Amino acid sequence: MKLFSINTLLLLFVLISFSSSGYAEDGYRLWLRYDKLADPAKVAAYRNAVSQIVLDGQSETIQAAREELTLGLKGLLGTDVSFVNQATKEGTLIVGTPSTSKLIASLNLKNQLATIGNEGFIIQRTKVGTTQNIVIAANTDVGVLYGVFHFLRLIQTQQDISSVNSVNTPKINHRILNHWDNLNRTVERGYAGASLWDWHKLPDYTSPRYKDYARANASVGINGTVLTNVNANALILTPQYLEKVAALANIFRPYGIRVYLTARFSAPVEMGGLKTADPLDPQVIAWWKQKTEEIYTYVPDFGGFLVKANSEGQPGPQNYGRTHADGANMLADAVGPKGGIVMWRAFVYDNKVPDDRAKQAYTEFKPLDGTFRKNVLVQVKNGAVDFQPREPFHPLFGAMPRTPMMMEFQITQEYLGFATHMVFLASLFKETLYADTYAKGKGSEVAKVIDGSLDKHELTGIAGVANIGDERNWCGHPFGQANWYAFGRLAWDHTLSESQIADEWLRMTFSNDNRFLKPVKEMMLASRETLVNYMTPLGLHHIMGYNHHYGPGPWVNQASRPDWNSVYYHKADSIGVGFDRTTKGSDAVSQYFPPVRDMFNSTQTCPEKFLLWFHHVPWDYKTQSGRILWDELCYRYYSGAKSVQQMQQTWNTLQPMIDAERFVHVKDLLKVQEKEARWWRDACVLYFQSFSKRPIPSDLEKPPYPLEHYVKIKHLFVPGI
Ligand code: GCW
Repeated sequence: MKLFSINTLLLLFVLISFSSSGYAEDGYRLWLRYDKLADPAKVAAYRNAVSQIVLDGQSETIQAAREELTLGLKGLLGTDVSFVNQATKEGTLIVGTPSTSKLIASLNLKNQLATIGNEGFIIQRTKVGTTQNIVIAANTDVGVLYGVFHFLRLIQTQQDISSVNSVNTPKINHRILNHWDNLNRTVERGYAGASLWDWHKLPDYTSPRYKDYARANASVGINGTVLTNVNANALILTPQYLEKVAALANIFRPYGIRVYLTARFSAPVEMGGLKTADPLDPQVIAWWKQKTEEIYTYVPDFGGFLVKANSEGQPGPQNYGRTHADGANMLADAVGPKGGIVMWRAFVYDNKVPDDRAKQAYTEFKPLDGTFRKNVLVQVKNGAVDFQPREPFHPLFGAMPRTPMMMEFQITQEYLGFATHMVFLASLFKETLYADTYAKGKGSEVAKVIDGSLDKHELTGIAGVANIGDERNWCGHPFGQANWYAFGRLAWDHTLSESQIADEWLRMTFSNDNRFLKPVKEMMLASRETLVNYMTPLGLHHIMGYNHHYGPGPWVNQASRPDWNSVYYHKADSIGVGFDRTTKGSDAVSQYFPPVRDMFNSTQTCPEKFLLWFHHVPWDYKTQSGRILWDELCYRYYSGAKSVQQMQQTWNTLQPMIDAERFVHVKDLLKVQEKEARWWRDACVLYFQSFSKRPIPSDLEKPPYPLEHYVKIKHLFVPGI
């Protein structure tokens, strides 16, 4: 008698090979895994602390909070926690706002609620009658949802909640992902598959991933998403596409996420049939006004526009002799009456301008300070060149006190190893946010410019260029998810430390086991410095492969624009290497406030990590280690590559502690990273040696091939263009 069919056996096998929760560990669940906690004592304590839930309110957002609590608690504690009407017993979780919940209104929270604004929440132990309970309270439903996610995080990361007391508000208002996604589903600088937005099937088919995307964002407090590439396509503004945009907005809305679009500046000509897109032309003004009103009929809470204008070939107001402010203000007037904003990018540089590229955004934008409408933010990349592994902070931060300045970070790893290198970007984000601009004396950190506290702005924002695609695990590299997570957490609260963020993410994504946490956290925290060492140590920058930006290319000198050549940036010659941006050189240093300018201006005070960014330094210059520059450069490259080998060794010890699927995935990607780190090291050291004419220090192994070998390597089909 045949007991089982082959199919049944196969199914059984598949089920057994999955983790105990019944899920394949393919990374789909991100940090919202909610697997049952391993420590039975902790589970028992949490079950006592949350024996039942009172959650009042009917909105879709409250509905989402209810769903998340159900899913999260059932998963983490392995039991259904029931929803009831009254706090009848000890350990009731009371959730809601004073306007939706009589119980919340009856608690004495008025003073505290008055301090937390529209998105904040309070999580607190509280007594109702004689019973001890926990309350999650907010002024709005979305505040409740954020509170619920935070509460679940406390349990998921095994925090002690017996005396929980958290009053939590975001420091920045607009916390936005920028998708560089095209309508044909390619993603500019995207390395995690095709675009999540399946325009062809929208609006009728909506993938379940859209909701999971919204959940993930809401769980870290991201409240906006720009769906389309800044290299914009006007088609997105047509009714055919607006219908699709509306379908996405409907899914995101309950999760507190507003949708934004990129506006192609020439749209009035391309689709409106006008002869001009001049922002001062009455017909153009009327066209955008009408178009904006139309968008609001599809998406009543449309957030506004993100614009890249007069940059890298994109059209803009300067085509008509107008300024960036003229362009931004025209759009701001169109969206303003509906509560929309305009995020106008400052990423501009013109190869016809002979000046140092790093200076151009400041030169163009600073004079415009004070001329923008109230609902315009100027969106500035973290550094003045372009999302390099390390850049000094952009001099525009602090330099335009009358304009809200929005930070733009890049989460996708265009210049940091795509989706194959493990690099934890919280370190990069924090380094920029906590650089001191000295705009108003000591203590004028970039973070204070961005959160509005330095110049008293109410309108504040931060953007991250997303690393998300349709790959099953969302970001390509399992550790790429940590950068999405870190961006969201820092956008909410930039005071959080890299270490805390890594710790939370690892606990939620992998394991609460200390034997796993400690080494992996150390590895993550060191990973950015490691990458800088094997790619661009000591302030080197923009020396990667031409156009696709893959791999080393310090020899690139034939680009279609001079400022796309690597030689433009490193200026290596027989004397030394580095870009002289001092007062005797391009004078980029003078765009910084005096103490910062002076610090960068001298090799004696310039932090070594920025040495070659600001100085052309002789090969025999004595660095802080006591070595001459040439030797130091070699040691940095070699130490970077070696650190990746150490990462591999560490990872290999962790096999027993995590699932086989992700263990192997990361292990294999580390192989790629190790290989590419050596590729960078060997190519760069040999290339710079052709100028320094000095030997590679004798204790370092010699590159296996001559320089020509590396120069000849060509990659035709690189992802992300
Ligand atoms: O980093 C560069 C990228 C371009 C990008 C541009 C920008 C969207 O190489 O692909 O274009 O910056 O930020 O506008």
